[in-house]
Amino acid sequence: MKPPSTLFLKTHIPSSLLLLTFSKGTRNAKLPHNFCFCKTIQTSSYEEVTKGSYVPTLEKIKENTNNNILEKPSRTMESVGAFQKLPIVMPSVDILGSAMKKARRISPTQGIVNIAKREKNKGAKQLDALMKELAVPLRTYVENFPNKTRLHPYERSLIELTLGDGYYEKVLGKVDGLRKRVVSVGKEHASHCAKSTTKREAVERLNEGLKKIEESFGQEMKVVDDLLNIAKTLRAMPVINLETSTLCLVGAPNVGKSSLVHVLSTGKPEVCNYPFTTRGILMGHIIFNYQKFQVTDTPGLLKRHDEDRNNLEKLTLAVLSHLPTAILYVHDLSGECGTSPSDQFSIYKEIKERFPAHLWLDVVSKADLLKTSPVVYATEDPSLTDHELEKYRKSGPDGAINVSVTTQKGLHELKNRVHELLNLQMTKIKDISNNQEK
Ligand SMILES: Nc1nc2c(ncn2[C@@H]2O[C@H](COP(=O)(O)OP(=O)(O)O)[C@@H](O)[C@H]2O)c(=O)[nH]1
Ligand SMILES: [Mg+2]
Repeated sequence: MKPPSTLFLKTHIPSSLLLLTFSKGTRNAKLPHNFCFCKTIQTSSYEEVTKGSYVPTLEKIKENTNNNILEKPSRTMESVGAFQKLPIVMPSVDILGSAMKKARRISPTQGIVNIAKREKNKGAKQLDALMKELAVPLRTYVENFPNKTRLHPYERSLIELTLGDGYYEKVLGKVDGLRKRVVSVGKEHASHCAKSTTKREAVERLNEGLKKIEESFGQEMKVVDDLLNIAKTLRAMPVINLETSTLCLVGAPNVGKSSLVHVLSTGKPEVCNYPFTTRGILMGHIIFNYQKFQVTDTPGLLKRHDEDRNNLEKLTLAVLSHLPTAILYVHDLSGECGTSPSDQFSIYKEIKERFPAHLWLDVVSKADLLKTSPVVYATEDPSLTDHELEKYRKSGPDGAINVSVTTQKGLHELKNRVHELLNLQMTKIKDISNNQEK
């Protein structure tokens, strides 16, 4: 069973609003009403995903980092797919409207002859019903939205990148606060009404109680809509199957990653939209010997410290940290991509150091543009005569395959090597899964 595709409505939202709404570190991010970000990309069936479990290999991650994206992967059996199981949240006005209607329909207990007693019985029952009709859905939401700490670390990172740190918990806390307030006001007025001595008093206390409960809900009911928007946003996130090998293309911006995803994919790759970026990220499949693998783009990495990295770079690091990916690292030494070879070399070394356990393949892209003498950017220090860098400028890392999407050079070899890599990655995933079962 696939969850229903949601309609991609991004074109209705000005891009400035998107950026404003989801910019880095946004707290209290308000998601516009009826806001669907993208066609849900299903890279696998829902069952496959929820069954899937993957415990990331323990990378030798720098202990002293306090960046939560690089936290040590946990050893517990978490799986992705939690966002697809989030409860459907009703708009607050609908909850209120329906609760008022249902409460008003409640009749007094049969057989009460005394008019005053009948009226106060009806009043207390209606107030109690209104309170419950409002509180029960709120409790269901609070209980069924997963605790962030129990989520797969990849999904946890997505929540933080999308909503800003703490927003998810804050909204859930407010919804629970609203529930408590409604219960307390409801109980107070139901009990007050039950103590009426005349019919008129009972009617007045009922009306006052209904008003007060409605007011107490109405004052804060916006948080329910905030929760509704959170659920919509998270449900629309791309889903990755953890039981299948995923090839992840990494490198600086414009080095040719997306072009290679197109070349490597069997069929047309889908565009995945993460809510914190308007840039689509490609995800495709590679079918080899009747086996289906995933291939995905990542947003480009720049040479800078983690503190300065934007959400797109953080997404790349979250994918590498938490998902069972093999890396196809793309180097552009042609001088065309906007990141100098020496900066690309620094980023490359950093990522290689950070993810030493990942299966890895290097490609030098745009081979058709490569000149005989290596490119040195004007901004670079030409006296920088690091031997390793010199070598990198000429031919990239040892063992890198030279490819060109334009002339097709090297693509045949690349595909063969990618298949080998994905098979190895599959063995790794199975080994991890077998070890967990022991
Ligand atoms: N000449 C040449 N241009 C390429 C090649 N591969 C990609 N490009 C171009 O490089 C630019 C960036 O490519 P893209 O795949 O979007 O890079 P990404 O940002 O790393 O995903 C685009 O204009 C591509 O057309 C190639 O093999 N040869
Ligand atoms: Mg791209």
